[in-house]
Amino acid sequence: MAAIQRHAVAPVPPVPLLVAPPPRLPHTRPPNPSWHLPATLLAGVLLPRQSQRLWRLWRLARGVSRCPECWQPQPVPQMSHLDFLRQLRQGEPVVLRDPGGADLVEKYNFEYLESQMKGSDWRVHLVPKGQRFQRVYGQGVGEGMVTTMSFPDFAGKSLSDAAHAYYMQVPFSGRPLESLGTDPYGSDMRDDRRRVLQWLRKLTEEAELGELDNNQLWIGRGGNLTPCHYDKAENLHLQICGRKTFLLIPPDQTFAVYPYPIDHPLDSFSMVDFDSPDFQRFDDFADVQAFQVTLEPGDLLYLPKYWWHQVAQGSGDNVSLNFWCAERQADQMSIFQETSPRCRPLLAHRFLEDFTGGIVRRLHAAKALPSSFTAARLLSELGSGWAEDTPEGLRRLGSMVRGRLAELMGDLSEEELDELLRGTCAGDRLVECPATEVTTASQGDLGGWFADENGSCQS
Ligand SMILES: O=C(O)CCC(=O)C(=O)O
Repeated sequence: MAAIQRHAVAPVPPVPLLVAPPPRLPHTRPPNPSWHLPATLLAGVLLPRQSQRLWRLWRLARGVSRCPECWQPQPVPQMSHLDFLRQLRQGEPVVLRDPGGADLVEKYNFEYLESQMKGSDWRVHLVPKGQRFQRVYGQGVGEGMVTTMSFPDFAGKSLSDAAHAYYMQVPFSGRPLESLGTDPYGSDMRDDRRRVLQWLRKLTEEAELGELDNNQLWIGRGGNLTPCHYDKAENLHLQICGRKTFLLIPPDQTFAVYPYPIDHPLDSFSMVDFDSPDFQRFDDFADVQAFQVTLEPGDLLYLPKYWWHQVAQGSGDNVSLNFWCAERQADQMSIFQETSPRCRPLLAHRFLEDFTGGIVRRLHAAKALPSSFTAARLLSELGSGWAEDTPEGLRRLGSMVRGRLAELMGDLSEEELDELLRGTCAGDRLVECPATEVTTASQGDLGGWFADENGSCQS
């Protein structure tokens, strides 16, 4: 099973009136900038080209001996109600201890869930044991599978099938349930839902987080791992049964986590294999500053939008419930202006890929640009200088992209713009062909029981 680092993080007692984020690790980057970019990117700007290779080799030599085990992630603060709200308003992750979900904690075991969920079929993700659940996120993508089964089937197979791990991920409330027709939960669980919603709505109102929206009940037998990704919405995650360890990476370190390109099925996931990072390709990954917290039953984690997170269940039965808050519809400029400055590298790379991808696709369609000239090349040359054969018209388009990014980001120097462009292209993110990394679901490997009568896979 893919393992994340289980550092002995001493529980941090609630700190009254803590408003500042926890201190940074001594070996890591200086505090304070509204965001920071990996050192390699700075070197890319400051060093002449021939020295950049030496710089990369030096970092590689350092990086090989480093690994996420050595990150020493900082603990996420755990607080009581008022301080929780204060920390949350700063946009920093925080855990609320002893919340209003405590009554669920006492009864939500597999037996109880089976009694309340036995009447329907439920969505279950499964993968060969030892594999991450990453590959089942895009429907039908990868070696895993998303299928449906009854709760008793799930409860039995998740114990008896030695070859596969099972992870039930189902909606608990609201629109997704309506699409199922009738409410599939038993009356006792519906009462719980009313109480939990009442409590969470009060909390989100006080915290000004917006409306509760999509939600998910996560049920497994322990050991499941959701790999590193981010969501675009504010998130409240309530641990109900068992323990879960969240490894959190702030969005200002997006380029050190190397996101998949935005048109890849694994968009918003990290390209780095956290169990065995390729430091040669992803050299800034060695310097990531992470936070970590293990949720106990009854803990509620506030996970701010755009924060990277990898989630590992502890051993034994595991149940948790999360709610994402509704994303506010806004134009591009408002999104940049209203989101914490920490998120801007992430927003910038999404904008750059989207905008240049659109321009280049239109030029290809109009046969105004050779198909060999890609959006990745345009972005890379925008950050590091034009190749001799790049036509003048494209250079002008490039200036337009830079201009729009500068407008969105506010007051930025040319160097800072270059850094964002380099970050967007780092680790050859945009050059790799995604199709080679995504395999299609393989029925044969997983047995035949999830196929419908036509032999096709349900998803
Ligand atoms: O609990 C998990 O396995 C994943 C949770 C998650 O990704 C989330 O709450 O956004």
